[in-house]
Amino acid sequence: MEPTITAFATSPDEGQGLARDMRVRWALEEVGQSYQVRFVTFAQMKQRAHLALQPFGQIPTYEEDDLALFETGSILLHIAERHHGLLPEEDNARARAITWMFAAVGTVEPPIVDLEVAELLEARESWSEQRLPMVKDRIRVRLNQLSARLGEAEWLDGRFSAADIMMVHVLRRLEGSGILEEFPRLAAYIGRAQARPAYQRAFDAQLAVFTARGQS
Ligand code: GTB
Repeated sequence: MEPTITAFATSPDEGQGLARDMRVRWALEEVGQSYQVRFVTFAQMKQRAHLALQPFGQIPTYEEDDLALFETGSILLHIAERHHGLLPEEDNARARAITWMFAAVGTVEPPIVDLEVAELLEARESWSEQRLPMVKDRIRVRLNQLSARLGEAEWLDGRFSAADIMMVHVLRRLEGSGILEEFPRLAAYIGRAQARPAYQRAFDAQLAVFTARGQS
């Protein structure tokens, strides 16, 4: 049976693919698995039916037969385990790719989310202006390290994998901040990923929802 994922009924980013359902859509497109999308409002996300699927009242979720998952890392791992192409077959290479999936959400994403919190929720605080440069510098430290490790390589570890989906989507959250432009290797890495037909199909699919609802 086709899996069903959930996504925002109203896209806060105006269809730019920054919400995390984009990771799941992209992974499904990479492996050629068609899927259904159930759109949920912010109110519905906090109601019992959705909380049964996602205890924190968030999107995305993933339902397939009698399996229901949440957390994009877990969902991508599941997709990659059920299909060929998103994780290497060789055991050690596979373990390294999974390590990079964790690195994306566990090490690179937290300071980036912190910047969003600082800019969106803390902007009116008296200390906000003093804190912001420190938050940005913590991101720069991580991006410097990531850029050094990536070097001239095309992808994080050998062939394109689920780890690149996670990392590229995490990095995209910095769009508009001006920080990505300081790291040309990472900007080029994101550009390579965005040129993939599967990325474009996923992006277009979520943008079409925004456009169809006359939100543009
Ligand atoms: N760790 C979870 C996972 O990886 O699945 C995190 C899921 C999560 O944060 N979901 C967000 C959500 O449902 C949407 S992606 N938030 C609503 C809530 O918590 O009440 C975060 C997001 C939202 C919007 C934009 N945007 O508009 O640019 C970008 C990213």
